[in-house]
Amino acid sequence: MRVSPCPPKLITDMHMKLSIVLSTQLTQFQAATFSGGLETNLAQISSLGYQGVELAIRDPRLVDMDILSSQLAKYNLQVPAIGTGQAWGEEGLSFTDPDPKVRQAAIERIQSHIPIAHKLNAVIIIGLIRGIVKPGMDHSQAMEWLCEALQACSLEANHLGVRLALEPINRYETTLINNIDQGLRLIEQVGMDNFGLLLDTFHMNIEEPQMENGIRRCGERIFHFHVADSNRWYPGAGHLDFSSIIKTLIETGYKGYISGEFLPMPDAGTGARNNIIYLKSILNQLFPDSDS
Ligand code: LER
Ligand code: MN
Repeated sequence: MRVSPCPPKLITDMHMKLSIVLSTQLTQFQAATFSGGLETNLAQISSLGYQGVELAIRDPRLVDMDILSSQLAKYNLQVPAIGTGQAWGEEGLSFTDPDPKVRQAAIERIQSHIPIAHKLNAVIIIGLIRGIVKPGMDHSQAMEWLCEALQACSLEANHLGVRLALEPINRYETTLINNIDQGLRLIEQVGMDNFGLLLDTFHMNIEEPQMENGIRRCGERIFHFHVADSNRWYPGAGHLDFSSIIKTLIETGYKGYISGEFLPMPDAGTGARNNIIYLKSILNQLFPDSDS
């Protein structure tokens, strides 16, 4: 660890709130720090001092909103964002599948998240449901389908004031939108104010020539932020400079959550505890006069 740990304290006037990913179902996605066991996990996340929980939901029909809302209230947790990638990982839904029925089902799935996102005041994440372009497929055709799908979803979401955030994802997971420059060009093509980016330090470390420059270029289009260290363990377990990354993020005016999305290593609880201790110590060092 680069910064020595100190006991967690509440972050208030820095507006920098911490959340962590919880998949509402068991999942094949390895970097969902917590998964399954909804109430037990919400209780643990809350007791560790998190103010938010980012929910990974494959299909909103599988979630009982009444139960979820009452448990979120019981553990005093906000939901800054909803992850949707399992619809690709576990069902193969994709905005860029050659089969029009699959593309339409992917659009409808994202649209079905809008009422929940509205109720929870959460951003809808567009991760791997954008799809990948396999060798031999036409990349520009895929980009056209991607843009059309994002316009359809952003338009529908806009009626309820819901925002969508596409995540640039590293080249080993997809061939569509790997970095911030590609993401910013896509934002221009989509042309909707409620469409922005989710930046993830794990992917940026692979794809950005200089992470802080990328964060600055993205500026007010950063709608959500994932943290994991270089090895995709909790921040502090690898070699990323989180002090500089978080300082740069705050300088853009970002007021959202810093959301932990890392491998449950050595186990979810230990990773989540180390993450919050480490990030709060960084915030305390960056802003010693704040109430953080
Ligand atoms: C999801 O937020 C993510 O970062 C991707 O690695 C999903 O595969
Ligand atoms: Mn991510």
